[in-house]
Amino acid sequence: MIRLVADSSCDLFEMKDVYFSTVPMNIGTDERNYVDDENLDIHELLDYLAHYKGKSFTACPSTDSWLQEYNKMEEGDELFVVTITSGLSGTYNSAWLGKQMYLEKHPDAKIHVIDSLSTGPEMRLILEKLAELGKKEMTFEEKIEAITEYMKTTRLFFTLSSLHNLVQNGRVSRLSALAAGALNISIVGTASKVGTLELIHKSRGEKRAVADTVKEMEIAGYKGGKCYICQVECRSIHEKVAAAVREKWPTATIEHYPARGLCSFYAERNGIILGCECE
Ligand code: X90
Repeated sequence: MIRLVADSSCDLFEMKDVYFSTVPMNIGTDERNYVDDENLDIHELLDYLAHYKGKSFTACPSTDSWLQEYNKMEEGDELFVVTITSGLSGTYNSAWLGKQMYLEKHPDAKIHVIDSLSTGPEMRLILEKLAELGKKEMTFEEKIEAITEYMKTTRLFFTLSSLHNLVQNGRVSRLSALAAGALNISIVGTASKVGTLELIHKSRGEKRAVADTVKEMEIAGYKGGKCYICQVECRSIHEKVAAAVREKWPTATIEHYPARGLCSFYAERNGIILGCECE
């Protein structure tokens, strides 16, 4: 049986017709800790952070929390683990370390840990492809090869109104973030080849931000495949991007849905993260 496990930055709780589970990230301040699981109230978290004066931060899942998932494996299972980019988080490392520990006791276990070099909706694309591969007559190695090839075709873009938490946590330099946070400016960017943030546009006004986002998708070679938009309490930008994609590529598979805790923390209110299949 194929088993899929990801950290909570994939923004999913469940998947159809496949074993799937997520391991929570943590979000906190000096006075509170939030676990990014199904009990997390995102709205309350965002309100709390908006009023909290001190520093807030996140932490990756412990090796132990990965091991708890690995320990559920049974004879003949193939486990694929998908993590947020190692360029911004220790998550891949802790998942990988868990694998080494598990293999000490179960040397023949089939576990493949994937560094998405991305997050959110691009992780979802990878997970859905893995679920598809799980239904095929393929060896474990062939599946690894196929998912590695697929990942060359997926991309991640983001359109954010604030980079405050990213800067505060050293995930993007203060200098490159200058002007972000200014009234009515959105930052359009992408996940770089090494899994870090690459800022592309400072777009003035929502209309411009939508156009710049769609333009970047086109440059990336998007032709109407899957387009997943994960959003953080957005007023309308997620719907406007979806409509613009629909208009340009009428047969596109488009979905938008709320982010879980980790992506909500970093993308912040009115932020979107978009994953798409390119050619
Ligand atoms: O280990 C941890 O504490 C988690 C750290 C995560 C850091 C950044 C998450 C960014 C999420 C922002 C837009 C998408 C950027 C993707 C770049 C690869 C959302």
